[in-house]
Amino acid sequence: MIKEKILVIGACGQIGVELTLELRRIYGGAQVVASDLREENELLKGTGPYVSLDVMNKEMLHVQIIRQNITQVYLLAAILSATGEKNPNLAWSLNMQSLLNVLDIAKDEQIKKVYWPSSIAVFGPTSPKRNCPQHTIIEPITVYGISKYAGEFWCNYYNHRYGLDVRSMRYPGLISYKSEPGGGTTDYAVEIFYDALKEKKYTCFLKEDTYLPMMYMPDAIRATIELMEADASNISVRTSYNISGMSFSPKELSAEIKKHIPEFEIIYEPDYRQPIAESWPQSIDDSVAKNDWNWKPAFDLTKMTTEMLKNVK
Ligand code: NAD
Ligand code: AKB
Repeated sequence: MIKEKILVIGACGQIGVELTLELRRIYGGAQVVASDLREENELLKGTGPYVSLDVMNKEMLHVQIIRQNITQVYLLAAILSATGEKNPNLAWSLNMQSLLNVLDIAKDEQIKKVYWPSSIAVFGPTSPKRNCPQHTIIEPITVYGISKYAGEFWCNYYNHRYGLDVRSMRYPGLISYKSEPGGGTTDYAVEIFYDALKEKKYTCFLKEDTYLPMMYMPDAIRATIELMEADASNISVRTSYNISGMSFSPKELSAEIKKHIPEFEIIYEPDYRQPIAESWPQSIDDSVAKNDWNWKPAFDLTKMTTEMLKNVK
């Protein structure tokens, strides 16, 4: 049996660091090649091979995939919602071309599986706000959301047309302490913990009652690996699965933090990210993921807050 050899592209980002470490724990350090434009992340050093790679350079990507005998690719490089609105052309170009490069090479090189995350950002103001279903009206208003929605259909196309086993899920806002978030609208839910511990005060860029779907990173990593390890016959969605962890507002999160740090204060100064947040659903119906590959989150707001306050340095 051929051993799996995995390439993680964008391995130094918020998800990439933790996903690479977990894949290395499962498959062995040498079997997981981390790659990024940035310098190798400190937490990855000494845990397995690292290559400097620009996913936009299709030839170099192709060479690496052949040279390293890659059998699976996890593509995490992207520009997120808030940064994307500052440079829409760049966001569209990176988010689309990186995916097309990977899908095209994967099809030609008989890559066994590709993972590419989508986002709750595919949904827009006309999508249902509560328990937003898997199949519904999808009219995104950000360039990031448009690129994710188009990307979902490219994944579906490569699966149907070429039989490529490409899998995807729509992550909610991810909360973690090992690596920093990379320019999203949900980043407040990470920043707040650093400021709460250091300053006992946080200025939030969203209004107090802005509910958004969120997930603690260990749940997101486990979901990703469970989806990738599921039997192909159980995967009924080849665009991207809805997946849910918890939903809360800045006011609810700050109340939870106050249980640990009573003097903590939050003030609200909504900025250009408020309309983006308001265009997204408040909660997500992930019954299709639950049914197809037994998805079940482990962390709620209380448990996640306790863990974050214990671990944030
Ligand atoms: P991030 O911005 O933290 O990390 C992305 C990484 O990609 C960075 O390390 C960056 O250096 C790298 N990168 C950028 N351009 C590159 C290029 N040309 N070649 C190679 N590497 C390049 O992002 P993240 O939060 O880890 O997100 C990973 C994926 O998950 C993205 O597709 C994102 O849209 C999706 N996602 C993230 C969240 C979240 O809350 N973090 C939620 C939904 C979806
Ligand atoms: C963002 O806020 O852009 C990301 C996401 C939900 O995709 N965290």
